[in-house]
Amino acid sequence: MLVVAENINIRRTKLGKAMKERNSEPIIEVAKSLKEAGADYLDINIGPGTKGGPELMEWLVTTIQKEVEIPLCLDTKNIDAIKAGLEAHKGKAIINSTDGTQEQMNKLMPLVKEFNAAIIGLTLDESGIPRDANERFQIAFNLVTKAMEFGVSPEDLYIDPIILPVSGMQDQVNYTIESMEMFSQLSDPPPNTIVGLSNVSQSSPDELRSLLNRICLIMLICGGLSAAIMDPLDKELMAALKTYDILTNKVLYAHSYLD
Ligand code: THG
Repeated sequence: MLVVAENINIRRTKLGKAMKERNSEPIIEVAKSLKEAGADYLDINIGPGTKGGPELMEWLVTTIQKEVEIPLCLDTKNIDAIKAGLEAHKGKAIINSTDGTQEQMNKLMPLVKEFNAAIIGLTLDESGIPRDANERFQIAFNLVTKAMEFGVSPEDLYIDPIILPVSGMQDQVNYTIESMEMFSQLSDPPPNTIVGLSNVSQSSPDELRSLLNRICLIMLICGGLSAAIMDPLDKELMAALKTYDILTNKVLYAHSYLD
């Protein structure tokens, strides 16, 4: 399971300030600690990126990859910023994200091909966020079809069934898991899958969030999840992940397996 660190986000006060001031030090420090904690990718979230998005994304990609050897997941709605990030990026980038509308898919799939990147496809279209597993499956089908049309392998597509907060939309969590189990029937090889895990505990009290996140992660992995945008600095979350690998016999057990 691919761990994509959620932490480099313009909405976080300290890092947002560092991004605006082009102060590399706090960003590099966090990036190093995330890799050290077990991140495989770093999600670089610059929000809508309407003002100076391309310059900021290019600066972040260059600044981080100069000091830390890790690939990045470029998280913004601004397509020009995605493109600027891809041009500066070393290794295989992930584009975060396209939705299932023809307009977005037609703009972003050619970039996946051109830069040999991967892309997250949200099960979201003109009619908004789906209400059940079947609606999610339908949009996932459109995403896989469009990827193939542009010569993008399903393995370079990460379908995101969109996890919603359990506080407020309790019935949706199960639909997300159900839909994920269905995605394996979409193509051969099947597309990969990803979620923004912490969404599930948004607007729940702080003392509940880590528990909600880690149980949800294990449920999703059992349903075949390939990647999660999550917090690798949450020690108990990472311990749950390691324990899953032990109990499924993927990693050899030792009393010290958590060290
Ligand atoms: N799918 C995809 N991309 C995504 C999401 C998704 N990107 C953004 C988001 N969802 C995933 N990333 C986060 C990052 C942080 C939080 C939740 C999801 C979070 N942060 C704390 C909060 O808001 O309360 C506070 C963080 C802080 O300030 O330290 O919950 O679903 N493809």
